[in-house]
Amino acid sequence: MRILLLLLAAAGLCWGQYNPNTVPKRTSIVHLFEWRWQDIAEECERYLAPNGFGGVQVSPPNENIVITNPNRPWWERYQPISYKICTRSGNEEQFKDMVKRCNNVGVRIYVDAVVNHMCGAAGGSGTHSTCGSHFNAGNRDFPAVPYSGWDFNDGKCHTGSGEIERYDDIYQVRDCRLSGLLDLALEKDYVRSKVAEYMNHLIDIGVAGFRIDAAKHMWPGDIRAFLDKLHDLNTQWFSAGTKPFIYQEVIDLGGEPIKGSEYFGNGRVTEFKYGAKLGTVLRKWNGEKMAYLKNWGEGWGFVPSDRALVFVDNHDNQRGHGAGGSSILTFWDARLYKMAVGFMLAHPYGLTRVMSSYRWPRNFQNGKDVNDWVGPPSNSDGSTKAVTINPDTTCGNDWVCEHRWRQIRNMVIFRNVVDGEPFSNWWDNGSNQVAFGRGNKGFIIFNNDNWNMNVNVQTGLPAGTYCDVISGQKENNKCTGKQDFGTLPYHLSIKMMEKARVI
Ligand code: 5J7
Ligand code: CA
Repeated sequence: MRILLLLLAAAGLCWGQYNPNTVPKRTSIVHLFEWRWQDIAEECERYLAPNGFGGVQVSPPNENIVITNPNRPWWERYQPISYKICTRSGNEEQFKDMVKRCNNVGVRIYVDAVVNHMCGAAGGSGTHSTCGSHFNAGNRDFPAVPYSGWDFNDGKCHTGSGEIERYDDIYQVRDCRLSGLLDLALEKDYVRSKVAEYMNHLIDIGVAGFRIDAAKHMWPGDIRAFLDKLHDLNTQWFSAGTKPFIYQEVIDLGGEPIKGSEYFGNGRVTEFKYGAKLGTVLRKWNGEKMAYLKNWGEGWGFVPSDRALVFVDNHDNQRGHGAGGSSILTFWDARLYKMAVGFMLAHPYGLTRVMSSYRWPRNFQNGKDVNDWVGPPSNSDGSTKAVTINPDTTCGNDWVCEHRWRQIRNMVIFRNVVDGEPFSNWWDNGSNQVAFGRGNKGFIIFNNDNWNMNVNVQTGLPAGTYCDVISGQKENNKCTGKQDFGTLPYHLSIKMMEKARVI
């Protein structure tokens, strides 16, 4: 018995690559898409740490191609030229300063690792890259790494075009070019070593983990091989022997032979069904309703909770293309979006990632946003604009800062407060009014029907006075918003233990 308990204790302390390495009771991460390193450093100190955010996913920090037609799209950062830390977000010195300052206030940094490919085959040659490194895409020459022709999959891909032509053939998905991008030969120990060298450089600086971009386009065993070369995390901030957190971008909506589960051995996987389904339910498409969320999670065919990285939208599918299509909710649909993010953060399933976006001039033509490529707010010289903070705590310069929206920020805190508490006291009206608790620590009610809600529900909370943390929060021992429930009009509300507001 004693041995069993010891084993359980050991497993509880160390869950390796599945653990985000956040400080205790900080349970969510935020993607600060396209932010500059100096703005992230400030945000860690002035906002993320005080509000209990666990970590930040940052945009790819390595040198990328500069694309001018269209003018500096966001996706140029997904076309690497070298592994120098040198992008529109900042240089290596600024990156190091960010990692240090965020870690010092207990906020972790996760790097978006683009290692399946380099720039497009038609990327040309020259020095039009974010650090001025020379490259020649036609000759497969990237001297700043260095990579040359031998390091790409041109010989291994068997489609006529050299491109991925069909997603039902696992060989072409892994060995051919994804939208023209030069596909790295990750079966080679040299390529694995260069990738690991890049990631180890970041680990030594102090990052806590990685998002593995385009993981579906790499063999799980090749990912394993470069992960096996990684250092443990920097002991200035992490205990000795800590492994980097790994979450792999595998877009598996079903219907393709490649499954997210093939990647569980390496780390967590992104569960794209989560946002696609939640959007469908809240939009009431296909006869869906919130009452069906009673068995949300594995019951909906999602990967196991401890293998899932979940989100309502990401930088790709918020633009109306990519996984999930038009069901995906974003800041553009603010009311439903807050409901979706509130549901995600209240529900115990998965490790939660909050999206933080910039506004772009959305322009639908024949159902497609012709501006889906537009890059971050920038100056005429192409440099990214600073994130400014308005007196009312919102962001300026077209940074949306969803993570600062009161309802979202308070639900990030709610999730920390109810961490480890069971899903309990589910109630629904058979339609779109639902409620559930998290043990005796928190309770949440949603009303997405077109009529008011006036019911008595069992909350499981001890008797007391509670603040609704959607309409306000507890400040100076008072609720700034609503107190308790009463009639709930067409919106959501949340109950939370009064004392639990202290974090
Ligand atoms: C891969 C998938 O397996 C998938 O299911 C999906 O929906 C998208 C992608 C995908 O991933 C990328 C990763 C990168 O690091 C870089 C990339 O350029 C891509 C990428 O292009 C990509 O697919 C695009 O979006 C899909 C919806 C289309 O079906 C693809 O054809 C592709 O579209 C191409 O996007 C256009 O055909 C081309 O004209 C355009 O120039 C190009 C612009 O690049 C992107 O849109 C980048 C998307 C991207 C998606 C990601 O998930 C991601 O993590 C990073 C970038
Ligand atoms: Ca590949």
